[in-house]
Amino acid sequence: MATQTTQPASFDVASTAGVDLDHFWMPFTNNRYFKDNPRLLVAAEGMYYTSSDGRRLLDSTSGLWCVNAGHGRAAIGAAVAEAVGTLDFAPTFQLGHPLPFRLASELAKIMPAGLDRVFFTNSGSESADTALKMALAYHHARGDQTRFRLIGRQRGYHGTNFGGLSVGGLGGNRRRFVSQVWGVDHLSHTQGQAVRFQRGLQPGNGALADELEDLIALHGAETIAAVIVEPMAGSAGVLVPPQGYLQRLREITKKHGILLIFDEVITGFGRLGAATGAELFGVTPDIITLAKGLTNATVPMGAVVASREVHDAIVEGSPEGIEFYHGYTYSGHPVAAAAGLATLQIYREEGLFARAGAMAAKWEEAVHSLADCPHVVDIRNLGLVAGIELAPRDGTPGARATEVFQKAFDRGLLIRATGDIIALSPPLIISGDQIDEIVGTLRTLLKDLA
Ligand code: PXG
Ligand code: PLP
Repeated sequence: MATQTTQPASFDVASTAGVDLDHFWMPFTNNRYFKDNPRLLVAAEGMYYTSSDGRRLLDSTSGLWCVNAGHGRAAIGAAVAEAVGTLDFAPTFQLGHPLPFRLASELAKIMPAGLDRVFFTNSGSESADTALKMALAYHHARGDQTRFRLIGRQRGYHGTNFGGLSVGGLGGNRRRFVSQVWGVDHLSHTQGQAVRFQRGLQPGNGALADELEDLIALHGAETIAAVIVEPMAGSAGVLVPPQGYLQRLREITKKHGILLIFDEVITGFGRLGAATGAELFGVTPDIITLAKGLTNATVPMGAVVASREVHDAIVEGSPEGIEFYHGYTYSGHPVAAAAGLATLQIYREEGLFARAGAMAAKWEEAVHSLADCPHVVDIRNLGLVAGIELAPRDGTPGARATEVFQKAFDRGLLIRATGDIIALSPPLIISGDQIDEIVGTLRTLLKDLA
């Protein structure tokens, strides 16, 4: 039996007194290592975290690609407090409340024209699975019931639920889980071997996307429901597509009646200097998935935005009754929706998407200045994102970037290491001096790295 403890009056967020590390099984973490070498963050404001040992850390990763407007935004906190105090929870199954309707309308305003029907989830993983099910339901409602195949891409990341895992293309995430969605296939990833230190988009003419024609020839278009890709692959270590690639995917999917899903969980909300990757690239998919920056990560929330056509086919094309047998207890949660409304207002009032676009040239210049540092084998960038790829140490892949992560932390810089790639994605409020600080710290660390 658990020992009886007295609940503190406040949860003392910033104190580590009495914290026992045993019980929390941490996600995507080397638990054994962490629990021997814990690093705890206890507060955050603006561009900075504070660690439990009092260190100030410049956040060059927006938490996990999600705190796009910077930390501790008072307006979001106030909206959350108002929602908690007024309507802590209300069901959205067969009932409603105003907030998710309002948030859906606001969201529709910044999505590409024609995408204006919004389904709410609680995370990017749920958004990916929801989008895939929507694609299947769309074809089913139109009587196209042989279209069951889902096409993803190697090195793609669409979260960790079974649908997203199946279309995802990161081997480490998949291999231990044998039972996956059946009939899935994958396009090649977009990182050309010969392309190094490319600024922005890779050169190209879209021909890489013609591979989809090969998969169509193999499986038959009449069996394929949807293609899902990230406009720019984030988790795999920042893979920037070649010019013309997404346009070509759009042409081929349209020609064959296949839905195109853009997973914009990372690329949404200004990360690339526009509201969406779709807007940046001028390519409109049928469905967009969102999460992370939707609430500035203050409260978990995701969304799937469907075209009017996808929505109407399902909603008008289904028999009387529930049209889409799908949803989550917390779809459109009032507290999350309040956070989302306040967040969109900040993005709009501060012009943060345009700000990110305006800072992108300085960012590109700064990160590419690391090209001559030891161990650096490639640097890629788009919007306010960069991937700095290091040569792996013999026999211990990932060790070099992990060491940079640890040493950066000790020097007051939070970065993200994925394999041997350092991924940077700072809040969109970052200043020029802070960009210089990130790059300066990395340069110092790389110079002395074994
Ligand atoms: N799709 C994409 C494109 C993502 O990047 C998800 C779906 C899943 O979202 P949730 O909210 O279920 O985690 C993601 C998430 C990293 C990193 O360091 C990336 C993500 C999450 C955590 C870490 O690359 N992406
Ligand atoms: N498992 C059980 C036993 C449930 O009753 C429910 C929801 O009612 C779920 C899972 C799904 O939870 P959620 O709606 O939060 O995704």
